[in-house]
Amino acid sequence: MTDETAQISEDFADDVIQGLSRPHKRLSPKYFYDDAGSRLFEAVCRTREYYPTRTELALLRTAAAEIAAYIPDGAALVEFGSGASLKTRLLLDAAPQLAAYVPVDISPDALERATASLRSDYPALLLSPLVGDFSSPLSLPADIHGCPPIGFFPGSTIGNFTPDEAVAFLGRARTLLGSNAQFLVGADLVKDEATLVAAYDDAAGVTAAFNRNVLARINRELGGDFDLDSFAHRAVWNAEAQRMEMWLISTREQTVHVLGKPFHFAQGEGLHTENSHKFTPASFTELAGRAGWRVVRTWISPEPQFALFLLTASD
Ligand code: AVJ
Repeated sequence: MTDETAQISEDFADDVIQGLSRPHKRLSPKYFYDDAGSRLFEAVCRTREYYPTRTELALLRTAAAEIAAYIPDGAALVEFGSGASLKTRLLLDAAPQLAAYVPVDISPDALERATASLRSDYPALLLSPLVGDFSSPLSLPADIHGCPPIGFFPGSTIGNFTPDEAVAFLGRARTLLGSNAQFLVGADLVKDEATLVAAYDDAAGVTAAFNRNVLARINRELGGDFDLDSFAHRAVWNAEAQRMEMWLISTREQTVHVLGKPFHFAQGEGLHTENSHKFTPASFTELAGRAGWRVVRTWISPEPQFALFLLTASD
């Protein structure tokens, strides 16, 4: 085990014990994505009901030329998350004036994979990965000095944060990217409840398996004894907070053990596993504004609506 993976499993253990010890039990959605979970997420994206990924990709495709017109010569694309996906390539293809690509991630392995896959296809592009997670102050790599930065945060991952966390994230990105930066953020929009609930509770049960996988991961990595069949998947729209919530509901009274510690579940008791905030152009503009960003352009897909917001550092 590397120091990095040892640290991650220690954080995982602490977070799980803490989350299960609360009067309202919860787990962080960041732990969904082990190898099995990442594969399950990809399967979720292929379900008919889960529209965000394919909708954002189609929107990027139609907006790419217009987005490229905002990108200056010699700019650096700074992507938050390991990236180098189809979405990244769409931007790189549409904006050949991009001189550098800087993926930012806590995992050196993910960064290595991301840059390796681009190296042969974009030989002229400077690849400059940045290891970091924002909990400590970051600065852009020295070799992109002088390249105007454009941040990229696709996938509506921003929706997993609480509004205050989202503002903190956007503020740290603003500090990292600097005062002449732009930032392209993909975010899912508020829409009718039926479409939202179906997207998080597909008929084939792929999202249910994705949700339950976090219990399987606890069993695998933390010596847990969760009985996956005793937890029902629930997806609910919280209208007041404008977010989709995923829950696992204990279908019987039971005691589960993790790292030797017992955790009691009443019948019907919920374990909250994810918030996925949805936005309106107005609510997103307000959030970005609190972090020092101004919305300069918004692209919205046909229904089910998904948005790309182009932000500029506003001073
Ligand atoms: C990857 C965080 C954008 O919140 O829609 C998919 C994760 N959860 N189905 C989302 C997810 C349930 C997804 N994000």
